[in-house]
Amino acid sequence: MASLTCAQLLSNYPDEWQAATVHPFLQQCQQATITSEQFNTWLVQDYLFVVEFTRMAAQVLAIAPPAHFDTLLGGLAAIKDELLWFQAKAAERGLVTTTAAQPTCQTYCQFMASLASQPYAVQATAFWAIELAYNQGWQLHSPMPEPYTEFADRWGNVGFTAYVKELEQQANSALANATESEQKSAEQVFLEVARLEKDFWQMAFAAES
Ligand code: MP5
Repeated sequence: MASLTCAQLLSNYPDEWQAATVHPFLQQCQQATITSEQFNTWLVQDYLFVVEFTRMAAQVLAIAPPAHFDTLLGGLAAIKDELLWFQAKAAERGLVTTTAAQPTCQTYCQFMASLASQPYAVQATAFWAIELAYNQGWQLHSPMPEPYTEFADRWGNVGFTAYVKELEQQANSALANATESEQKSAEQVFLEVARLEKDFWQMAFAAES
């Protein structure tokens, strides 16, 4: 059997991936009709998400082949800046980042932690899918008006796209060496990421004003 690739996952599940990357939350940011309650909910919950995504990045690095370190360490360096940026954005809006994670955010964070027991090919596929979801989601709704411009640019910029391409190549090389059952697991985690991304947008969109 030919090995699974990231491109195949995207072409096998177009509807699931579309639901993960096209959402009224992003559309209303682009139209500047999102409410501050909705946007602020996303901002705080996404900060809490990125804290746990940082742990996942460390987890992936811990089992990656040395040839993959450079890209992953670049990603971790970007996350270092991003955590500070999230805190600054929250402070500008007078938001507290020590609030509790909502159930949808908690579920996503638990999923990422659970990947620790998975083989590298599965974790590399999940890591790529999570980064691609934000790269495409924000890019598909770009450009955004102020004050959302910098948010769309953060994940939609060409440098981030190039980083996600490198993650795709690394996931593909891991999948090429994976067993059939590992490839099946990679397919399952891809679908899980798609579902969790859609739910995350919906959680913020549903925030009460
Ligand atoms: C990302 C994110 C991208 N910030 N939030 C969700 C729900 N999915 C993906 O991760 P990063 O570390 O911001 O690039």
